[in-house]
Parts: sequence; structure tokens; C-alpha cells
Amino acid sequence: MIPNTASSARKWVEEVARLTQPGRIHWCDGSREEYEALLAQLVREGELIPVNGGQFEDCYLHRSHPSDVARVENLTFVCTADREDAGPNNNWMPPDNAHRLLDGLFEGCMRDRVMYVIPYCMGPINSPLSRCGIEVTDSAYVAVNMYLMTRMGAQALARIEREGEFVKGMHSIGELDPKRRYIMHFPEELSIRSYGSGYGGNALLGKKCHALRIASWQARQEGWLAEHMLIVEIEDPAGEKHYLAAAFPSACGKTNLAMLIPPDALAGWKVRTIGDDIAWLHLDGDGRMRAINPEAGYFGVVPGTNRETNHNAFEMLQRDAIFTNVGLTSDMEPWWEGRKFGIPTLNWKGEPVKSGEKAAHPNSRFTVSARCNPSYSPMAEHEAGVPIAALIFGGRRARLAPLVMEARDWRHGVLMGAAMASESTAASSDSGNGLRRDPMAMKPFCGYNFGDYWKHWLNFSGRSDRLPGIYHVNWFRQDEAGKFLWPGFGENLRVLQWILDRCKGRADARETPVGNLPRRRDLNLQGLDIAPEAMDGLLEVDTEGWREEMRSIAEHLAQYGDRVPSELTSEHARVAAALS
Ligand code: OXD
Ligand code: MN
Repeated sequence: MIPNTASSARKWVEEVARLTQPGRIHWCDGSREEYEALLAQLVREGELIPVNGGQFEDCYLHRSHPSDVARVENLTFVCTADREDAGPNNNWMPPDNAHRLLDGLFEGCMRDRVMYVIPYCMGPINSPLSRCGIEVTDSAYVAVNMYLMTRMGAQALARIEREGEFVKGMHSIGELDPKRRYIMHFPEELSIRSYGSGYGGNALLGKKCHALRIASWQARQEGWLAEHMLIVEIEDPAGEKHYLAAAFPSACGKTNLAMLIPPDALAGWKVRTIGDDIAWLHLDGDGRMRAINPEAGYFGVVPGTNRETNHNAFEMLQRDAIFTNVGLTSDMEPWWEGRKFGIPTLNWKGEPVKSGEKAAHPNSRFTVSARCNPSYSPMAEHEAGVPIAALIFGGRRARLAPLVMEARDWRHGVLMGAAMASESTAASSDSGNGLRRDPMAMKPFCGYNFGDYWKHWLNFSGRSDRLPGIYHVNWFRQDEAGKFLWPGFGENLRVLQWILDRCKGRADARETPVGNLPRRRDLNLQGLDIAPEAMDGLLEVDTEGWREEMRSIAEHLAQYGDRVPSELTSEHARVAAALS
């Protein structure tokens, strides 16, 4: 499958090989045979452990280096010529310095190693909305994960050869030394260099690095959006299909919402998954927003997954899955907190479990092809993408944010997205009150200045009068005693039903300064056992609390200085005035 010498792909790969000096180069063809051969090799090398073949068919466990278990935001850089273009939302390094530093690390780093060349396509292979890349890596674990997560191999290479343009991604696990670890993006060159980590978000370059950071930059130039959003298909009892895209910060239940199981009381509704993490949104010729999921698999958080919380995910983990950093039972079954049955004997590091310690790493993951999902929608392969009825933003907020609110128009919706916040652990908190502002859930992933990004969002309203409605949801409101007010999971469909009815002009709402909210009677609460006071709490607007919130949002926007579009500041002023 090696392309001819005139090909731009071949030339670039040869250039990389001159720098990294691999012992051997393997061009991945993306076949099942190749995948299985790589799995067998990883098992021989001790990088993968086959798990119980009775319960778990063709499933494997990988244990990463204990210092390499998550994305590293502090070591992730966007290297634009002008620092202001990367913005305060990104770490920045001048491109020349970054290249010098990375060239030094990559020089000779693949001696005695195999260099895998992975041509991949993000999005359906023949869709005009898809974009391609090539990742070179010295990790066979990365290659098998890319096989599950992307459309990789011969067909992607053929498209790259046709188009001539592709995102160039260089990855080496290096020495897995946290002091020699960098995830660098060069949006102006459409290139990525990642060194020193084998963890998914840092090493599977098609995902966060390409499909969000680099793609968000490309999208701005080309007039579309690359977003940290799930895409879900909802079929109503009349058989009509609707599509929603929703952005939530990491670990706020995107995978669960994308695979929601309707509660018994909502018989006749069906929910299918298009994507669980990333959406590329384009306007079509009629001004409708259409979405594709650039990925072909899921890299999901394992802990908490069981038959009740996410039946579909639980089912799809039984075959052809790669687990990373979960524990093991004495029967060699993968085990994680919240699995609900079985007893772990080994923890994620492979040591005997001590009492009181967690067996799985809290960020342990599964990698699985989207086609293994019982709720997979074939529309995920639709080349034109699916038409989006509404965009939803959300966060984890114990107080203030109501169960659901609707933006009065696009501009108000962009403000809602820009102001998004979620409660965070102390480790990732960047604001004194325990809240982390995470605009559009893109804080770790927007490849350019947030001020310019908001301007790009706002510009859509001048391009179409058929844009989706924008909504904000919060499944995590608590009462004074810390008890969740809303049951969440499948019952969230009731909120989605209101959103879809609003989009069709079929549901009512009350106008408030912060947005349009349903009254209790506007929601379908049939068959739901919830106290009226809990519903009142979920749908209240605490004016004083919101005034304080608007002050905090103003401070957050001000960090972006004169790159903040004036439409956004005036929208903020409008809401603040309505509250006083
Ligand atoms: C992810 C993340 O892995 O958002 O999807 O961290
Ligand atoms: Mn994510």
C-alpha cells in the first residue's frame, strides 16, 4: 500500500523517517487481518492482556504508565505565529521554538522501533464534509485504537492522494517521561506533534488534536464549526426523526445521553447514537445546519457504566473492546467502580487491590467501534450529515442553572454557550467558587482565541435564518441536603421532548430574563414520580443569584479583551439590565 514517490504523503513520511530513524516502517492498510495481527503482537509484548474469553469476546486490557493516564492541559500548546491568535485559552509557544524543541525530542526516537503510518479519514469516507490526516506513531496500541476510532487505511490514503492535503500528525511515546511530554498544535501548518504520552486524548491524534483543535481552526477559515458535541437521533412515536447536538464538559454524561434508553412511560420513542463526543457542523445550501460525527468509535469513561446507567454501552463492552486502566477479577474479567457485580482482585496497575482503594483508574477508558453500539444509527454514515433541530449546552451545576432554558435567539444562545460553567474538582478549578467556565465545553479544545471563536459563532446568524434553536440544560441541580432534584438518565428524554416541541412551535414556555423556561405543565411528566416542590426548584429563576452570575460572566469575558465581539458584550448587558 506504499504510495509512489511523487505522492505528498510519501514525501512527508520519508521526511519524518529521516528525523525519527525508525527500524522499520509499516503503512497501515486498515484491514481486520492487520488489526488482529497487531493485537497478537501487543499480547506477545505484554502491552495487551486478553480478558476472559467466555464473558468478553476479543476484549483486551492495556495498562498505561501510571504517570500517563489523562490529557495534560498544561503540556498542550497551540503554536501560532501571533500569540493573540492562540488566545488566553491556550498555552502558546512561538512555532520556531516549538519545532526546535520537538525536533530535538523526535530526532532518532524511533531507532529500534516500528513506525506505523496511519492514514485516516475523519467522517464518512466519501463525505465532502470529512477531512483526512496521517498519524505516524511508534505505538502499536495507538494503531489498534485508531483502527477502532477512525476510518483508517487504504481508503483514507486514496482520498489523501486525490486531495493532496492532509493534517500531519507525528506521535512518539518517547520515554513516557512527564518532563519530556508535549502535545503541540501548529494550526497554520495543519500539523500536530505529540511526544511522551500514550494516553488516548494525547496520542490518538485524530480525536482531540485533529477533530477539535486543528479542525476548529480550519472550520473558522472555511465557515463551519468543529464542536465538542454528541449527536443523537430521536424518533418520536409518529416515526419522525429529529437530531440534536449537545456540548457538555468532559465526564458530564455525553456518552450516556447519546445512548439514552427511553423510560417505560415514554413508550414509542426511540433514541439512536450518531456520535458521543465530536460534531462537525456545516450549513447546507438551504441554510440548515447539518452534522457529521468525524469519529467511528468511542473512547469512553468506564467507571459508573452498568446495565442501568448505560445499557447500550454496557452491552457493547462485551466484545471487541480495548479497556485501558481498569481492574481485573480473579476470572480475568475487567472490573471498574460502578460495574455493580464481581470482585476486583487486581487494580489498574496490576497490583493486588488494597481495601478502600479504587480498582479502576477514575479515568479508565474503553475503546470500541461505533458499530458495536446496539443503538448505533446508520445515519452516522450519511455523507451529507444529519439536520440539527437544536443545539444544547450543559454543565454540572448544583445551584442556579435551571433544568432547561431556551435562548431567545442565536445571539443569546452564543452568550449561553460562552458563559457555560461546570463544577470541577479542585485540580481543574480555575475560579475561586469551584466553578470552571468551559465555553461551549471547548476550553481544552478550541485551537484559537475564544474571542475570535465567539465572533465566528455569531456570524452564523447573518448566513441563515434556519439556524437551530439553542438550549441550556442542567441535570445536576441539588437540594440543600445535596440530593439530586432530577432523576436524569432516561428521564432526560422528557426535557429533549420539550426542546423538540419548542422547535416545532408545539410547546409553551414562560419568558424570563435568562431565557424561556417551561412551566411544570409544559413538560411531559406523565408516569414520573417527582415532587412538585422538586420541579419548582428545577424551574426557578433566582434573580439575585443570576445578577451575581452575570457579574462573574462579565469578568470571564473580559479576559479576552478586545477580541470579545461587541455583539456578545451588548447581549450580556441586555440580560444584565433585564435582571435589574
Ligand atoms: C474525552 C474528553 O476524552 O473530553 O472525550 O476528555
Ligand atoms: Mn470529550
